[in-house]
Amino acid sequence: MSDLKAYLSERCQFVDDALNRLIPAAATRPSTLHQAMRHSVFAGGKRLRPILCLAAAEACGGLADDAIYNACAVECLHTYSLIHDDLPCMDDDDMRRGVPTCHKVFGEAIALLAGDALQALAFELVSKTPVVQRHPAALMVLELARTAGSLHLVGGQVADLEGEGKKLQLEDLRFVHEGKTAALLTTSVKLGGMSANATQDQMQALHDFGMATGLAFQIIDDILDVTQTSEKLGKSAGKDVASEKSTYPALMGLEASRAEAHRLTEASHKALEVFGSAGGHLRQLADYLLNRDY
Ligand code: GRG
Repeated sequence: MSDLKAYLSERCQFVDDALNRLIPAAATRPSTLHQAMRHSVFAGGKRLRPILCLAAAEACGGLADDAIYNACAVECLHTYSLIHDDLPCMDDDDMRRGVPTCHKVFGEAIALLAGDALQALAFELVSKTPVVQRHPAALMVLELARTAGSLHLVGGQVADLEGEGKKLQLEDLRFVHEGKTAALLTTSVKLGGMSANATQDQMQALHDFGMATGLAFQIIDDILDVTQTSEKLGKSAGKDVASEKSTYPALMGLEASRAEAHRLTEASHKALEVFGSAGGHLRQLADYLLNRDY
């Protein structure tokens, strides 16, 4: 575990340094917009998606320096979705990553635009990944675009909003979780693999790993929402019950939800067999996500 802690902290710093270089400086005109983008990006997220991206590149024999653009891209896209999700017209949240949300500090219009600009920046960053033979830049952009769009991230958010106050079937809840959460985790590892010129078999393994880990991650997130405090989470706890959302704990209870997250993590380990010892960090990350307490 101490090995993993050191790995996470070193990777986090690597990602933060790159984000700092790749996002326009706060003083860049219009300064309010760049301050708002930086406020949310550097508020202290766990950097799970970029770290997964780098670990996937490593599993495929690639270099972190080649994967870093895609790693920063998924973090920018993720941060955009958090900024928009917190807006008054969506979840209406005051705190995120332990600090006031973007719209609380900069107002709704700037927060909306900071999210838009981070989304555009994500695509720009993907296009900067050094060329590899099996995965042209257009296919990397397509990977991110599909995940960001109406069939996954935005579609999952709509299904989530429309599900408030209703008891969803497990299958419908799975659709929400796959769209809102698992799709971007999967794309994070796939973009890592693509930057490392992964083979078709490796891409399939990363896909299976991402979907299983992503769903387990969201189930744990639902559990933490009812078992942890807002201070520990850095965002408002208990929101799912308050907004009458269907969640795994609400539909099947805490114990069965934990068992399902364990089952999915085992499936994610199985998907990694093709990588041998090179998949070690991905395996440790899946365990870390299962056992996290915030
Ligand atoms: C396009 C508006 C819009 C929304 C898309 C992703 C999403 C839908 C909304 C974000 C809010 C949310 C609760 C998403 C579920 C995924 C999730 C658990 C996000 C939190 O991820 P962490 O824990 O956050 O990795 P940090 O702050 O550590 O990066």
